Amino acid sequence: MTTPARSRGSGSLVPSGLAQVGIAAAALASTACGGTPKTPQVVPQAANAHLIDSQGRETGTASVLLSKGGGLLVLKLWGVAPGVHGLHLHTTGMCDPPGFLSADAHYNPQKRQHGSRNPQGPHAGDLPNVVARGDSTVDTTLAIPADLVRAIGSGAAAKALVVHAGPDDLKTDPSGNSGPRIACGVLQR
Ligand SMILES: [Cu+2]
Ligand SMILES: [Zn+2]
Repeated sequence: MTTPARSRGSGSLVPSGLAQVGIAAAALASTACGGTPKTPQVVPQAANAHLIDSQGRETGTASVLLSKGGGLLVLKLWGVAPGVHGLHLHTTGMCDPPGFLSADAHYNPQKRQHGSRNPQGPHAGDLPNVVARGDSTVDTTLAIPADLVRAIGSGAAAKALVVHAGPDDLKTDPSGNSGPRIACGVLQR
């Protein structure tokens, strides 16, 4: 399969939905199907989260699935303003509304700067932007690298998945100018 890659130096701020799904499909295929037909396998789940909005209402779900050499983040949101939204894994698994500042900074064990377009970046917790459709929903699957899966599923301190009000420019330290935190969920097993 393809190595899960961050979008370092790639063209668009927003990977197309098709590209995201393509990566997911390839990773799932290489995990679930070994060539010869066999009983369907349940993909082991590393972690789950229920995301809440600034008023504490549930506004989405996330699952991290293990795949060969990495993982998949399956993200579903509703009630989110249409448009492009920054998405990050933050250091602390605490989501206190309304501002979710308790989630702390981006997960960054290597002390790098923010963003895949930043020569000193990215943070390990930097994820691609996601797009909310006209009906205010997000339904996407992102490939994530193995070190991030390990950080999430290690049983060590939980991490928080945070959605921002605006797009992440993928280069401005420390959070890509992506605006307020609008949704947050604690990833746990
Ligand atoms: Cu963030
Ligand atoms: Zn960051």
